[in-house]
Amino acid sequence: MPKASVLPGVGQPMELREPDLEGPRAGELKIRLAASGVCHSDLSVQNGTILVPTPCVLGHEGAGLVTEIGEGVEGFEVGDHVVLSFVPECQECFFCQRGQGHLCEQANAALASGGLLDGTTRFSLDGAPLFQMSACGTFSEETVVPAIGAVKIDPQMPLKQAALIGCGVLTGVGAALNTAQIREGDTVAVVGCGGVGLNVIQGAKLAGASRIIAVDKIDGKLEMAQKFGATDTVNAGEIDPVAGVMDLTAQRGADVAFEVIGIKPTIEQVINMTRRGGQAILVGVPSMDVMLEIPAFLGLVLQEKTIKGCWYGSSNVHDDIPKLVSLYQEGRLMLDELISREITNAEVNEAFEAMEKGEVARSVIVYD
Ligand code: PAD
Ligand code: ZN
Repeated sequence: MPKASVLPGVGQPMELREPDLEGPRAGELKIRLAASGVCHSDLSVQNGTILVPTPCVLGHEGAGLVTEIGEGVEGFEVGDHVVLSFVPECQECFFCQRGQGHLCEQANAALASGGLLDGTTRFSLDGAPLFQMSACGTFSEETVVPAIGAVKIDPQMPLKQAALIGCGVLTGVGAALNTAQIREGDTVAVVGCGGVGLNVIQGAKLAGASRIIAVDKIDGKLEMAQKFGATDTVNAGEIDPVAGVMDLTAQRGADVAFEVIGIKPTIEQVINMTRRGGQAILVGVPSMDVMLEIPAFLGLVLQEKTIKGCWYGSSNVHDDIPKLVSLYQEGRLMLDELISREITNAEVNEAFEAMEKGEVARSVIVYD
């Protein structure tokens, strides 16, 4: 029985439990986790911003080893090192066939159900189903996942760093490279410099952006942003961030602006700091009741702005995860610097608190 950090219900603290874990069914893999990042989306499930059935094993940013292989699974061996994808990508459906694996039809059902591809979970607690976030559940020493949600990586890659690729890095770097397709020389603004935003910044740098304006309300985050490639900073606690970005761009606005927090005021700021003809990319996950109202002519038609959602960095996990591993190994992707704290999965409540206070880029659970 693995030790797992369980969310008993919305608004409740996480509890360390020892649930039962069934073996992998057909098409599934059992994984022994080596590490899991703690992402704001986990906190958003706990506080009810993101709706997932409870009780639930949270965690969706993990890496580990394959320990058991379900019937019919090809291409994996016991001992393989994998990064888990919170969007299992089947490579066969309408979206996967069109290079949009992040919108995979099979994944949607799993995300909403709190289970695996057939909607059922492999965890149980006192005989009752215990759900697993995003077909993952990486706040547990062990889990069972769909094989299409595991991506084999080079065994030389350290698993602690690899875990971060599973959500924050893939989403952030992917937002810059895939969703926005930043062009060389672009001026980019990034609002929210946490675990995901810092990766948008390093993605923008990789894409060749000439100016990267980091916006956050915490000085420590802005300092970190500079290490990841920001050329300018705006403290949103001190000045109006839209005016700040306008002043830095000859009052034109950014070619591409990213919202990486998930709240209405900053989404509106990002749309307003995007130049005519530019792109506003919405990465942060807002609560379901957030609605946007935009003047259709003056705000969109005349401005010719693109407002684009970003799901999982528009990534094809089967190609992009190994690419990010290579970038790290070549010294072109910063992962070590994202790990602010190493914790156990008994300390997720403290990690949530540290995240809310803006003390960390990422807390990372390291398993024995
Ligand atoms: P985080 O808590 O590490 O970072 C958020 C940052 O925003 C912090 O640095 C805060 O200081 C800063 N911030 C908060 N409020 C303001 C404000 N009003 N003005 C300026 N800065 C502010 O979170 P994270 O980076 O882990 O996640 C960010 C969002 O991205 C969150 O909504 C998460 O759910 C979402 C996400 N989306 C996807 C996707 O596929 N779209 C994937 C992963 C995470
Ligand atoms: Zn995440």
